[in-house]
Amino acid sequence: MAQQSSGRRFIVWAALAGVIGGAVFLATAELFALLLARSASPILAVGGFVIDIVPQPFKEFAIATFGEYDKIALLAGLGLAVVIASAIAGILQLVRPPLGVIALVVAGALSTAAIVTRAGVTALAFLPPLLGTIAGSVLLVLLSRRLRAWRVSTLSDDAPDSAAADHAAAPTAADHAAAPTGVDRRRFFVLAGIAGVSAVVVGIASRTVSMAVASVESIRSALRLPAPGTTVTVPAGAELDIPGLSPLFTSNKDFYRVDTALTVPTIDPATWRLVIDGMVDQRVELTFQDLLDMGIDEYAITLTCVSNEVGGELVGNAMWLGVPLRDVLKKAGVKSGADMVLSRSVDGYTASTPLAALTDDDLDAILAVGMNGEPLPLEHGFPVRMVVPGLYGYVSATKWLTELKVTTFADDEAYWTPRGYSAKAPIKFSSRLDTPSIGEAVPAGRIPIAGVAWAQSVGIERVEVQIDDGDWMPATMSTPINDDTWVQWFMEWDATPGTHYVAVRAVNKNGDLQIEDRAPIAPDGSSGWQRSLIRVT
Ligand SMILES: Nc1nc2c(c(=O)[nH]1)N[C@H]1C(S)=C(S)[C@@H](COP(=O)(O)O)O[C@H]1N2
Ligand SMILES: [Mo]
Repeated sequence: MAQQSSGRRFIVWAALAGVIGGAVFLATAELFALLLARSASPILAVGGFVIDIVPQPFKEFAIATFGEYDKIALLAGLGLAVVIASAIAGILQLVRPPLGVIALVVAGALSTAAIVTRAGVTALAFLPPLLGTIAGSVLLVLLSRRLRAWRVSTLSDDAPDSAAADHAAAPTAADHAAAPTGVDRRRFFVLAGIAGVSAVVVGIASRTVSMAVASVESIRSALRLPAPGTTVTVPAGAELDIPGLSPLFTSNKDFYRVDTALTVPTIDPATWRLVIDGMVDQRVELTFQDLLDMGIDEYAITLTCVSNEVGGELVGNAMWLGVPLRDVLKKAGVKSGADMVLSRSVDGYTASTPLAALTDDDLDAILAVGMNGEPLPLEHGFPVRMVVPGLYGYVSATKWLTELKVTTFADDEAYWTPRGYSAKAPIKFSSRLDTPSIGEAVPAGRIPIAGVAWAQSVGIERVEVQIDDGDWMPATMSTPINDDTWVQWFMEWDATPGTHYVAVRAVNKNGDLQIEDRAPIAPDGSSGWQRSLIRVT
C-alpha cells in the first residue's frame, strides 16, 4: 500500500518536473527571441501555424464562440496543451527515460520548424527555440534524476530488500545518493522551485518587453513626419561609384549601434516629454508635437564612436531630420555661468556636452526625429535623440532623450566620465581605407584604392596615400556635402604582384595633419594612420 501511494505521488512530481522543463524551454526561447530575433517566439509561431492550418469552419466556430477573444482562447488552449504535453514528458522521463527528453526535443524541432517557415524571420530565428530546447532538456534530466534519487531513498526506507527492481527505469549510479530521504526530496524541490520561479519571471518579462517593442514598432511605422522646411543639397560628384567603398549615406540597417541598453527602450511619442531644466530662466516641457511644430529641417551629419579603432567601422553618415538645439534651449533661456548640458535618456544614460557646442550659431547641433527618410529606428533613439557635429557620440548623441539639464562640468558628471573616458571629447579627425580590404587578395593591374575621411565641423582639405615607402600622393576626393559629413576618396594604383603596404592620412581645413601617433580609444578616442598589408597576385 505504502509503496503504491508513494509511486503515485512520484508520478505527480514527475509531471511537475515536466511542466517546469517546458516552462524553462519557453522562457529561454522568449529571452533569446527578445535579444536575437524578435519573431522567434515558439508559442506565437505555433499559434500562427495553427491559425494557418485550421479549416475555415473551425475558425468560424471559434470566432462565433469566443468573438474578439478568439486569439486569447487559442493561446490559452495552446498553453493548456503545453502544460499537458510537458507533464506527460515529465512522467515519461521518470518511467521510460530518455523518452521524456526525446518528446521535448521533438516539440522543440516542431516549433523551430514553425518559426523558420514563417514570413519575415531573420537568419538567427532558429537559435531561440534551439537554446530553449537545450535548457528545457537539461532541466528535465536534472529534475528527474533528483526525483529518482528521492524515490530510491524512499524505497530503501520502506522495503530495503526489493530496491527498485520492479521499476522499468532502474536507477543509475548517478541517481544513488547515500543520503536520507529528506535530503533527496529537498534537492528536488530546491531545483524545481528555482527553475520554476526563474522561468515564470524571465518568460513573462521577456514576452512583455517583446510586446512593448512590437507595439512601439507599429506606432513608429504609422508615424508620418512633416516635410522638412529646408533640405540638404547633395552636390554632383558627392558619391563615387567604386565597388567596396562605403556608400555616402549609411543605411539604417547597416548603421553601427553602440549603447548600454540591454533591451531597446520603448517610448510612445504620444507620451514622450522633453524637460529642459537646471540653470535656466524657466523650466520647459515639450511634447513630440511641440518639437515638430518648431519646424524640422534636413541635416547631413557623420556620427563617430569614441570606440572606433583606426580603420574601424563605428562611424556612419546619415541624413537627419530635426530641430536646432539652440532654438530648443532658447525656449528655456540659459543662465550665465552654465558651461554644460547633461542630456539624459529614459534608461538613465547621460552625456555631458559643452554648452557652447549646442548654442553656437555656426554649428548644427540638433534634436533628431528622423534618420535617412524615416522616423528614427528604435535602436537609434526613437522618438528623439541628439546629434552634434564634431563630438564623439558618448558626449553628445544621447538616444531616447528625456531631459536636458543645463549645468556645469564642475557640478555634474556623465555616464562614461567615472568609467575612464574624458568629460569632453571632440572627434579626432581620421581617414579609412575601405578597398582593397585587409587580407583580400587582389589581382595585379590597375585597381582603385578608396575609402572615407571625416573631420566633422571643420572639413577635410585633402587625403593622401602612400604605397610601401613611397612618397605621399594626393587622392581624388568626392565633392563634400558639407564640413560635417565624411568625404570619399580614391586613387588608381598599378598593383604589382607581391605584398604591399597601403597607408592613408588626411589634412583638415585648418591645415592640421591627422595625428600619426597611435592612441588607444580610451580616454578620448583613437589616433594613428591606417597602414594595411595588401596581397596582390
Ligand atoms: N541612451 C543612450 N544614448 C547613447 C548611448 C547609450 O549608451 N545610451 N551611446 C552613445 C554612443 S557611445 C554612441 S557612439 C552613439 C551611437 O549612436 P547609434 O547607436 O545610433 O549609432 O549613441 C550615443 N547615445
Ligand atoms: Mo560611442
